[in-house]
Amino acid sequence: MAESETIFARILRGEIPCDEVYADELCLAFRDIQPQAPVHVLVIPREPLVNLCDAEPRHQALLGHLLLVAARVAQQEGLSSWRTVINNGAEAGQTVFHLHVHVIGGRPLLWPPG
Ligand code: DGP
Repeated sequence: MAESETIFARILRGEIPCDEVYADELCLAFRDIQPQAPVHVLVIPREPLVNLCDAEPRHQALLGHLLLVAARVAQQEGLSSWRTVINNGAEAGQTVFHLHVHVIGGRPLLWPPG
């Protein structure tokens, strides 16, 4: 499937609604439709990167921005502890092939993950 056809590309184009919690010129953050914790937000770049394997040196500032936004969102949600996850590839659990940072919190989180 072409990246332009992912569900997140459609959300970015406004074709599918989302529960937005933050947006700027580089990224969008919205609540996960299948939350794994009381707070579960996805931070996605507007640029259509598939995952971290797709990232190049020119994306350094964008990747840092995504993490700063993840922290901003977590604080906005009132979290003092949270987890960020980037599933990179199908065997790691990636199901939507548009880069996204999960921000998960609001309950105790176990380690290691499954
Ligand atoms: P991953 O498994 O890392 O690729 O995470 C994809 C996440 O995307 C998964 O937790 C469910 C979420 N998701 C899938 N479709 C939609 C959607 O249409 N809207 C929202 N808000 N989240 C979605």
